[in-house]
Amino acid sequence: MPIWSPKSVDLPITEVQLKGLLKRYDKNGDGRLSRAELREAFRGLGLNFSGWRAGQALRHSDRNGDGYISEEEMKELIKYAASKWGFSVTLC
Ligand SMILES: [Ca+2]
Ligand SMILES: [Ca+2]
Repeated sequence: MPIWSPKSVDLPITEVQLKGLLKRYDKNGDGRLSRAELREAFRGLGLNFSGWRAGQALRHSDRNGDGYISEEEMKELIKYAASKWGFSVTLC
């Protein structure tokens, strides 16, 4: 069951909600999102080119350059997704 259908992408979602959603894709539970986990997350969100987007988002949001998105960096990721891909995210 999709947790967020493509049709609902236009609906406002809060940063907290989106964060919670992203965390569900942290499959190995290390608290960070790898590129592969990001790709799955974006696919789960109904985004096309999820692999490409994962690479773009990672490059933009990975502040410390370790190749993973930490909880801290998720904020950047969400801002990036909101500005680039037209997510209506309520930042809080
Ligand atoms: Ca992980
Ligand atoms: Ca990082």
